[in-house]
Amino acid sequence: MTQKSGTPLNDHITPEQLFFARRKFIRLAAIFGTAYALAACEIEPKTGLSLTPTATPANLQDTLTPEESINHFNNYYEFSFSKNDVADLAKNLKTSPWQVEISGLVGNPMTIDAKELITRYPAEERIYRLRCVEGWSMVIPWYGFPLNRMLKDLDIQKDARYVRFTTLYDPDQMPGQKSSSFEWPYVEGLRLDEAQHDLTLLVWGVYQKPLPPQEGAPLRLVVPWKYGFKSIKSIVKIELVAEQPATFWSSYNQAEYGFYANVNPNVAHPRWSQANEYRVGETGQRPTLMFNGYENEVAFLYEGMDLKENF
Ligand SMILES: Nc1nc2c(c(=O)[nH]1)N[C@H]1C(S)=C(S)[C@@H](COP(=O)(O)O)O[C@H]1N2
Ligand SMILES: [Mo]
Repeated sequence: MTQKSGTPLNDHITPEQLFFARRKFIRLAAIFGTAYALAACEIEPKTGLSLTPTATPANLQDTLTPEESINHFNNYYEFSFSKNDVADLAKNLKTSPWQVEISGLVGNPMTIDAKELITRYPAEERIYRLRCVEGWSMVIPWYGFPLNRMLKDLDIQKDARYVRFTTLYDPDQMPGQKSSSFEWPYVEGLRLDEAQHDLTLLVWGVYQKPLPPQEGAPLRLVVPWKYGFKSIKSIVKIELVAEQPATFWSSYNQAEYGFYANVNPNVAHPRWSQANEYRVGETGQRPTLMFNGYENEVAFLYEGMDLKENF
């Protein structure tokens, strides 16, 4: 893991945009080549957003985590339990063709290649914090589109209340799946209103390039106010379901990893505090922010809920 410090975000973006959707107009064709020219339209900046950036303590400057750190410090148990080995072990993952099944309680189920799916929705760059339940964090420039754009096209049936996501199951390519300590494939879930929140992204790029395999190519979820394990990689299935789905880490240890997994400095993991975090590339610790700093945007989703019970 590299220790060199990142570039101050302030040098790149204006303060009022800090920590929230940096909506940059990008040309997919410039990233992927001519196959993506169809999607190379510029998107209008969104006005009248109901979301406002969360204020952050002035003394805590967020800086972009260096690309090498993002790409060489990975949790991806399908390949390795050791963060530094994932990039090398995942490098030959075949990410094209890649079928994604979108099914369940929808009027318009489909199976679609990931490349085709991502050309359907305008790309945005979003700089988000990622806070792992283990106590480390990064600041990552993702490329993708809000999941809610895709959900709108599915004709969701009214008894659908959750979205369930599944990672590829292929033990020949993913040797970690030969371990019987876990129930494979990796699965995750969100409540439908969480999935529809504008911060919830389907991501296909990082640092202005397509996702490398270790980052969850060709398509992953990113839910920035939740612990990193909710941000499931290399998705092959997205299902609308009625009941709260089982999730990989809750199935492994229900007492330690809940369904909600909202970043919360006030609720300790049974074996360690969540009050502080190590920002990759920095020395020392910094305080962890409620909902990872996205409290103003997402707290309404959990009004009236006991966040200790629903951890
Ligand atoms: N399929 C799959 N998705 C996964 C994981 C995994 O092991 N398998 N690890 C999760 C965890 S614990 C974290 S912190 C993030 C790490 O994402 P990164 O490697 O892009 O930083 O991915 C999440 N998504
Ligand atoms: Mo994590």
